[in-house]
Amino acid sequence: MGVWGLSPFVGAAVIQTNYNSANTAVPGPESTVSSTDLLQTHLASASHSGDSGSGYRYFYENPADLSLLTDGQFGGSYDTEASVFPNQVTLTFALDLDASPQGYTISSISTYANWDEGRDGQAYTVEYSLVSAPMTFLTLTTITTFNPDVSTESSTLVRLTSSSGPLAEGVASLRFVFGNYAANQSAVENGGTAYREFDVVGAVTVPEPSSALLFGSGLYLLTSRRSVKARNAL
Ligand SMILES: [Ca+2]
Ligand SMILES: [Ca+2]
Ligand SMILES: [Ca+2]
Repeated sequence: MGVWGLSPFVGAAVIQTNYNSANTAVPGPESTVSSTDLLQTHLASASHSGDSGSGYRYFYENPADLSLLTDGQFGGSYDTEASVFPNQVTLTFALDLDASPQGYTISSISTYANWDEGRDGQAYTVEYSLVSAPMTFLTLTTITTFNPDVSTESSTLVRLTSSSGPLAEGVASLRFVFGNYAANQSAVENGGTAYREFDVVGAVTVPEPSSALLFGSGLYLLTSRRSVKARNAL
């Protein structure tokens, strides 16, 4: 059992599982990407750093269309459906806090890529923010670079889960930071990876009873103090 609001949970480790499969097949045990994950059902906004069209440094190719990462499609043609090619950029996905002010519990993160053996390698750092400080990003994990070099196996999936409980709770936003590389160098390989879908699986966060009690007692104290002040003022 983790500690609510702390991520990764105390005593838990982030588990990275890699899959790769034949060139046009969707890698992984499900053989399909999710169309019901949080980036499709509870996404408030998606944005990226770096200028589209600036090529090598930010995105190897255009368009830097982030909607292709959250459309529930793995896609076929790598020219039109292979999405973005993040190099030295940060992608930010803000979740819908109007729908869930207490944030979201993240159980797994899956990132899919496909092009050929020269653009299927994955490497990035995942950061997250909590509803208590939505603009403060903390590191969840830096994945171990996964870069198959087999011409007949060029679809890749990196899946992140926790050894115990969810990856994080009370999450407001997620960031994927690419380009831990020297300036003007390519991304993990060949200028940029052709990412196709990011699935962030989870649900709205429901505070544990102890947290709810603490929260409730805090409100009670605040209310009591106000009442005292009000009485004194009379
Ligand atoms: Ca999806
Ligand atoms: Ca897609
Ligand atoms: Ca490769």
